[in-house]
Order: sequence, then C-alpha cells, then structure tokens
Amino acid sequence: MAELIPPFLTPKNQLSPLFEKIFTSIFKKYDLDQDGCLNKSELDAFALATNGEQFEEESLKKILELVEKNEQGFLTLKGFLQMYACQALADKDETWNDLKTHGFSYDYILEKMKRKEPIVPKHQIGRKNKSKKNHK
Ligand SMILES: [Ca+2]
Repeated sequence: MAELIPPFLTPKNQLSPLFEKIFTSIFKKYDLDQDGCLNKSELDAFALATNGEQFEEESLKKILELVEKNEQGFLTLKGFLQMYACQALADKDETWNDLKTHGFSYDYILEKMKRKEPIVPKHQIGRKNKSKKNHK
C-alpha cells in the first residue's frame, strides 16, 4: 500500500508534484498578506507552528543563504519549496513530522489517495484572485 504515496523528491531532488502542492498550500496558509513571500513575522508564525519555537537567528540566516528570497530578504514560495526539498533529502522523518503538524499525516494522504479525493482542499490552492499589494 505504501507505494500509493509517491516519494517526496524527483530524481533531480526537487519536490514531486504532490508534495510541491502540499507544501505550497502550507506556505499560502502562512503568507497572510498574500504577497508571495514570508516576512519575518509570517515566518516566525510558521516556525512556531512547525517546531514549537521560532527559528534561531543563526539557523534562519543559514537557511536563507541557501534558498531563493526576494529583495527584502524574505522567503519566497520557491525558496520555501527548496528548503523542504533539502529537508526531505536529509531527513524524511522530520519532513513527515512537519507534514503531520500541518494536517498532512501519512495516513491522511494515504486515505485521500485510496478514495481518490483531493489531498489539498481547493480553498487552500486558489487564492490568486486577490490582487497583490504592489509597492511600485
Ligand atoms: Ca507575506
């Protein structure tokens, strides 16, 4: 049965489509102002929910050095997905822990796949209609 759930990563070590979708929905949940990146307070809220504490200044700096961010230094969606691709490569258990924390446990995903139901609720994907706040 386990084979129903695809691996986290493609052979090129990028998130596979299913997990990209799941992590995108998690990202959007924490991108409260919907500007396509997680600013400091959004990232803190995410870290708090995920790890029970905020990122340490140093480890956050290290993460942000490795992944894509915008001009202000905030984590973009692409950077967020890169971050999780790295984590999935290094520590699958930790990645499952994080997924479970955000409502996507192994059993939940398996059940949805068996029933052929969408794993990510629609309302968590389609938010793009709200116009972005534009600074320019
Ligand atoms: Ca944001």
